[in-house]
Amino acid sequence: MKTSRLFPATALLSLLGLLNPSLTAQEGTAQTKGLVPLPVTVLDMPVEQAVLTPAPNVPPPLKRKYAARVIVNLEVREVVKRLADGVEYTFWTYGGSVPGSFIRIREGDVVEFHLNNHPSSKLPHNIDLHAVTGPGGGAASTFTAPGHSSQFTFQALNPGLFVYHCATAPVPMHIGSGMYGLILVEPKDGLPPVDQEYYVMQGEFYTTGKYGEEGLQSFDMGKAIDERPPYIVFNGAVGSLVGDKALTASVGQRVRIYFGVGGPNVTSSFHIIGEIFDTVYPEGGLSLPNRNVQTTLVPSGGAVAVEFKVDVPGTFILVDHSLTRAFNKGALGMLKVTGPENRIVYSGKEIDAVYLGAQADAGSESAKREAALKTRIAAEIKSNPTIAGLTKEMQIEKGQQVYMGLCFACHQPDGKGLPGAFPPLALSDFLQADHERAVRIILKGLTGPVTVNGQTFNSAMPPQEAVLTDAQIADVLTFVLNSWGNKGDALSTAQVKAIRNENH
Ligand code: HEC
Ligand SMILES: [Cu+2]
Repeated sequence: MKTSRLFPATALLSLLGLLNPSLTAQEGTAQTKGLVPLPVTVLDMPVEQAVLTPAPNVPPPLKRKYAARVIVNLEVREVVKRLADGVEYTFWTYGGSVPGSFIRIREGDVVEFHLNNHPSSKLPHNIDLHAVTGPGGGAASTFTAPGHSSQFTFQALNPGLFVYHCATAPVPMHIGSGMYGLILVEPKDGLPPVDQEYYVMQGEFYTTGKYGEEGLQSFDMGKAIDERPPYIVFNGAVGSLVGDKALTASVGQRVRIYFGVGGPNVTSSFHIIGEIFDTVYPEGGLSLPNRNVQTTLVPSGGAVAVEFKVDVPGTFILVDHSLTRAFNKGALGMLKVTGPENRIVYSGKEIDAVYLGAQADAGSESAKREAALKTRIAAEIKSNPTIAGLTKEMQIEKGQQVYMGLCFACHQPDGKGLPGAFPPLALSDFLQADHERAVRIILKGLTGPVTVNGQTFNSAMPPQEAVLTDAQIADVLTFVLNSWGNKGDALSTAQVKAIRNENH
């Protein structure tokens, strides 16, 4: 277990670096030991340059059956980027984005590692690779001032999927600003081939502003100590794997996701809604696969490789199954699968019929009379304005219960939504323009850009067709249309039913 260990020398140097960011070359190289004399066995190894990729991409599998001397060049950059719509953050990165570039090597490789800190950086940084056997996982040898480059060599003794991260003081702040990534050490015999490989990391951001508060945010140490992050996200931003940035696959393909948690604190209950991981390499050890797992727990500073075959088309949602993190803090991504349906594996909703319970045996005379009476009552209600009004009030009451059990989490109890994340339902021009479209949105969900009252939202609303009945949808929309200053229209169960059955 190599978590972020700090050694006195490193700590001292970090301190120097923080007090005096313009570290001189001499100070920066105070620990330099000179190049290691490599034995002939290593010198004889073929040399190659590692391919590094930004998430969600993964470098191609290594086909070679021998160990090599691999040169890794990783650049640290401090960059201002989007954390959520309207929200920016000064990310400290390995390679320019969060998470850091994916590094892929093979068991037995001798790695010549270069950490290059861009001259525009304000702070010194280093790297602790959990794949390294040695003090600080490399941290003690890679403390690098802005405009400097450090080199050290290590041999990858253990196969596995490992996290790397910055270990410069204050460590939680460096990790909490995005300084983490994954390094895969393939076993000698490689991994089973798959059709798609993806790279996803979860990490939380302790911004001074609360979720969605616009502007350039800075790191809030108090929230970090209390472990109260406003953001918990995949790949460095809210919505980084949503809409046209979603992961993709075709029906029949096998998918492998290398999933890591940078933290600095929060663990992940990683789950994909609508999929079962047929293979999980728990905790990133690649030797003992677990089978048929629904949710896998990934520690902070840990990783997992999951595999599954996609059998049916649709959108599959990646979440931290600690679900307020997914629906309120950003830990939500998408895998879009295209291809032919397989209605034996998954039929889609087949039937929505009236259910009267055991007392009314369908087809019996009494059931028929009951149905006829219901129709008459419905007709009577329609023609009687008092009763019709009462029906609407009842719908509003019931609809409020649906709203407060489901919709409020995103659209907020006051219907005003959250800027940059969830559109308002209060006085929404988009909603008022077309009520039937709203029914379709609730049934089928909505992704891609949508403009409400002049503000563009580009996020995802999950489909509710499997969750809500026609009556509940009619009720909740009637509630929405009669709240917060909205116009006061009503929708009937029959209208919703007709829309649900449109394509059948
Ligand atoms: C998980 C969060 C979430 C939940 C729960 C949710 N929505 Fe949405 N909703 C969204 C998002 C995000 C959008 C915008 C989607 C986009 O950007 O394409 C949206 C869009 C809408 C729209 C169209 C845009 C507008 O403002 O008029 C309506 C109407 C709507 N939702 C109604 C509802 C209702 C009613 C419920 C409860 C049954 C509900 N939503 C539940 C997230 C949610
Ligand atoms: Cu750092």
